[in-house]
Amino acid sequence: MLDSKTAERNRETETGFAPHTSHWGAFSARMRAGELEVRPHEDDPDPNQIIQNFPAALRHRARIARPMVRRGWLENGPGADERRGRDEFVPLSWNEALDLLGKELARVRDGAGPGAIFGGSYGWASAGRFHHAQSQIHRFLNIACGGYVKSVNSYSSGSSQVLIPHIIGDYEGLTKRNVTWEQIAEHSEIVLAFGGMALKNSMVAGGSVSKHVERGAMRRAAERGCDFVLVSPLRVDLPDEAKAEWLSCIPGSDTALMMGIVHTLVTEGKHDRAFLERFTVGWPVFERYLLGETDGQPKNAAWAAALTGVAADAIVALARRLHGKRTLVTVSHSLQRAVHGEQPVWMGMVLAAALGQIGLPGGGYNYALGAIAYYGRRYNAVPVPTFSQEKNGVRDYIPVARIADMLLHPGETYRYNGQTRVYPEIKLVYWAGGNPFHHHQDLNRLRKAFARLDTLVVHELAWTATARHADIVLPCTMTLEREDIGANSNDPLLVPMHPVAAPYGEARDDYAIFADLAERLGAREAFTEGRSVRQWLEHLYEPTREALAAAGLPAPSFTEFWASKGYLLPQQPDDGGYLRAFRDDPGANPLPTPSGRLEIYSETIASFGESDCPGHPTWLGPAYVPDKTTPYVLIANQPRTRLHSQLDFGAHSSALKHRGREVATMHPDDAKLHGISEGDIIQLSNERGACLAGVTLTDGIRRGVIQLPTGAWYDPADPQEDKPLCVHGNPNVLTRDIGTSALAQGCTGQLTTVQVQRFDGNLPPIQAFDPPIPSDTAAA
Ligand SMILES: Nc1nc2c(c(=O)[nH]1)N[C@H]1C(S)=C(S)[C@@H](COP(=O)(O)OP(=O)(O)OC[C@H]3O[C@@H](n4cnc5c(=O)[nH]c(N)nc54)[C@H](O)[C@@H]3O)O[C@H]1N2
Ligand SMILES: Nc1nc2c(c(=O)[nH]1)N[C@H]1C(S)=C(S)[C@@H](COP(=O)(O)OP(=O)(O)OC[C@H]3O[C@@H](n4cnc5c(=O)[nH]c(N)nc54)[C@H](O)[C@@H]3O)O[C@H]1N2
Ligand SMILES: [Mo]
Repeated sequence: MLDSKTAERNRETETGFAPHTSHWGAFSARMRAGELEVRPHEDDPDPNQIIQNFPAALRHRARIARPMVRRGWLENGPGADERRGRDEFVPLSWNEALDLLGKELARVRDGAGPGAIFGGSYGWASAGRFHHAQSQIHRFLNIACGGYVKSVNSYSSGSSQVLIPHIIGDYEGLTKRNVTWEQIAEHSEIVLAFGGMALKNSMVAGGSVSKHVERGAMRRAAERGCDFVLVSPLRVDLPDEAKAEWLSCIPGSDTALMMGIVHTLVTEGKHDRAFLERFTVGWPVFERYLLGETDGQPKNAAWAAALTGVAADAIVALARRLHGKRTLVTVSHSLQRAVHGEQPVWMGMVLAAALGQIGLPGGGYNYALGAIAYYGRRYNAVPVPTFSQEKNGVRDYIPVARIADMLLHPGETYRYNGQTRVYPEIKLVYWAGGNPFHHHQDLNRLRKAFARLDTLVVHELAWTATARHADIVLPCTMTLEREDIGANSNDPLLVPMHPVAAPYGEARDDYAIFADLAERLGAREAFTEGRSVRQWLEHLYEPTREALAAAGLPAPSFTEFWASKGYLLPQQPDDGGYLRAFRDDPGANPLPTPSGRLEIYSETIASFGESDCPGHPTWLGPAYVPDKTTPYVLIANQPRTRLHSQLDFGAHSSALKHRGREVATMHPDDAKLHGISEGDIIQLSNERGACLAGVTLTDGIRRGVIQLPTGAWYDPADPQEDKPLCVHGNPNVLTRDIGTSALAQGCTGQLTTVQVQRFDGNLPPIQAFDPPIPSDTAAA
């Protein structure tokens, strides 16, 4: 039955505003006089502006209107081609395009086999459980092509996803069922945040989020007297509400800072010996290293000061303050998105263990809290809808960020998580719902890698650089053009996502495209199971309804749910997850690690014999080495005006650019050395490439550091060049394409070194949002 609140919401729907959701928040939308209007979810205490990218984006010229095929591929057939990203496009009808693609998929499947198809298709796509592009493409490739080479782990947490199971246990539980914002508001006395917990980041939660609680929780904690300490090169990495003390550190030096703190605790007898004894393994080995007994170098505060740029007395004072308090140590994703990224994640756990607070309310260790709004929340008590991908007939995989290596080095070996693996030989890459020209590093290298393929297929809603490098580009709908169910396991609101606009041009749902392709490969029925979109939604909703009914709770029918403006699911208690259970009774609730305890020394990792990830946290030197030609450290972090590259052509993203370019941040003293003033255009460069950006100056950034967020679309001034200047400000033309270590092979895109200069030339136009002009020659 509908409660009165839901009935109230239904009335609101009658004003034309229909419920919908996105990765950056639930909202409602309507079309009025041809214009899209959006407004945030009424119960969200702290909504953000990212939804304001929708209105201008919906009918923007950057949308893809019809299927297009690259001329060189159309004329010469599949094969390696340097012209990818430099060629013309020929428009085709859907039937022509799908016939060509169906034949090509069959050729590769029946020739080289499904092991020659790379369908990892990494990316965030859109919210909505059914039209989730990754699920759609994986299900299609599994059912119609016999499978595909997949990718494992993520660009978000490539090193911690491999490390944490060895040293703490379940990664999901550590990030999603641990210390919550409720506990911080109530219990924490000190929060020591490495990499901060910037509100720009917790705007976002994959799937959906109905309430942004982070700002309020930090405000409540600070008002209660909780101290926040921010360790970061950027002051904005904690909000004003936290009233944080800012320790500005050299990027990539956190491991040394943590060691300096623990060294101080140990030499002053302030470490929690009882905790270390009972709940950890390997402390004695690590302690000898820490004290310098194994390498002659005590990791004391003076040593740490020289490496981190944080004064030795500040390190000592911080260690003393942390002792005996309900202290929470948080480590952001960003720290591990760099060379040796495993070390700060591991050392953060050791610091928290030495403080003895792990498992207590509001204390201990929380990895990635605040990076995404699904962390630090309660879990739902019933499952949310998921779309089955079926079985993958190919077992091969790569760590996700090794894609260019795979394409450039087929048949060669690499190390990963204790194994020596071989890169497969890929002929065809199929992408739906991701943007490698956003997410991958060293884009000029990626272009070379893509040039080697037989065929690159992309489903996109807009002309991203990835679409421009494809051979076959199929236009897909934007979320507002289709119906779906929005949900997230850590957010109680289940959202009926109503369409508010017709598909753009000839765009079709990924599902419809795959269904028609499956038909050409003899698999339509297996792929669709005979269901329409609406029938799928009802089918996916059913397990949630059944679980509600089984729990004796109101269990609305699909029709009732669909007529509502959202249904609130029950949530589990805020119980601290497996770390609390472990602390309460380590015998009954051992950690899922080899020893059942926190592993300060890991025999497993040590047995792999990797010099870039030894058996305990180790200072392995800085992640990058600035030199005369590239003296600055570039931080390429997440953008605050959009999610990654999505809807970069929207109004909110555009409004915060300068003369059309993404804006970099510099310290005024550094800027002065180069004659750079507020509002100039600058050029950032290194041996891998160069890009332009606007610039803003602030003393809220550490000297020697330049920050340029990711997400401005790659926009080569002259695509024919080998290393063209990106005129728009995509930092991934500068970043390095190497793994974090032989253990995890994670993405290292966060930090690199660059030179900077003022750009005084004629400002090249932004062309990233202009669609390629379709070639007028008829299809071959
Ligand atoms: N230098 C550097 N690089 C980084 C990072 C960094 O810190 N520094 N961060 C990394 C991280 S953490 C991440 S998660 C990645 C993010 O990388 P991605 O997830 O690849 O980035 P998005 O821009 O979200 O790409 C999603 C794409 O899907 C498209 N899309 C949306 N909805 C649909 C749909 O329904 N169907 C289809 N077919 N397409 C759709 C969008 O238009 C967009 O192009 O970037 C990584 N890259
Ligand atoms: N608005 C918005 N929010 C997002 C995203 C987005 O695209 N837009 N992306 C989402 C995704 S997919 C993810 S995975 C998360 C990513 O979460 P994170 O990786 O944590 O986010 P970043 O913004 O890349 O980095 C956070 C901060 O770390 C600091 N930092 C960088 N290097 C160092 C270092 O060596 N030491 C210290 N102490 N600090 C350092 C930087 O100042 C940076 O602002 O964000 C999510 N949230
Ligand atoms: Mo991410």
